Amino acid sequence: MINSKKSAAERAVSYVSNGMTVGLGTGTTAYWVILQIADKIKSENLKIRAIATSVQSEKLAVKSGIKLIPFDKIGEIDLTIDGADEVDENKDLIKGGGGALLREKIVAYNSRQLIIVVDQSKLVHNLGKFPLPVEIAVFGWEKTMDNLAGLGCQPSLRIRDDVPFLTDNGHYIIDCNFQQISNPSILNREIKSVPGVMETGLFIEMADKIVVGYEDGKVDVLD
Ligand code: A5P
Repeated sequence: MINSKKSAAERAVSYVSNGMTVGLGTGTTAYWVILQIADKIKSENLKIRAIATSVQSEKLAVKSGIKLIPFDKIGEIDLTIDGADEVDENKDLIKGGGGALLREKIVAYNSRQLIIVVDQSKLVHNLGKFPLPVEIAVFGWEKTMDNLAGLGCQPSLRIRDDVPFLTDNGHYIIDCNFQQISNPSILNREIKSVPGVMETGLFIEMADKIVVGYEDGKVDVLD
C-alpha cells in the first residue's frame, strides 16, 4: 500500500539544500520528513543545522544523526517543514493535534519558508471540523475554558492516560470544537485576546507551499 504521508514528505525534502537551517515539525507526517532529511544529509553529504518543534522530534532527530542547535543560537531559519490537521483553500491551517502548536508557530513565524506536508484527508473547504487546539496556562484553566466557550465552541480539556495532557511547555490544551470557522483570522485574534491563552492552532497566511500526497501515489504542490 502506498504511504501518502511518506511520499509527500519525500517531495518536501527535495527543497532542502546544503547549508540550510531547517525547522523540523512534529507528528506522523513530520516523522517521515525527519527520517528523509537524515538520509539526504548522509547520502549527499550535506551540512544542515536544525531546530525541532517538540521533544519528540528532537529525540528522533538526534537518533537519526541530524545536528540540532539551540533556538537562541539559530539566527534565521531557511525552511521549516511541518504537518497539519486541516488545510483550507487559502492555505490556512489548523495545527496542534499532537500538542506542539506553540513551538511550531514560533519556529514557523521565524522561518523564511514554511512547507506543509499532508495527505489528501487533510484538505478541507472550511476549517473547523477538526477541533481547534488552543494552548493555555494551567492557572485558572476552568475560567479560560469558559471564556473560550463564549466564543462559540464546545471546548474540552485534552486528557491523556486519564490525566490532563501537558505540553512540552508545561501548559494545557483545550480542543475547541467550532464545527465550522467562517473567518479564521478574526477568530484567531479573538482567541488570543482571552487571558490565559498562550497560542492557537490557527496558522493564518503562514504556509508558502502545501505538499499533498494522494492514495494513488500522486503528489501535488500547491504554491
Ligand atoms: C503537532 O502538534 C501538529 O501540529 C501536527 O503537525 C499535526 O497534528 C499533524 O500531525 P500528523 O502529521 O500526525 O497528522
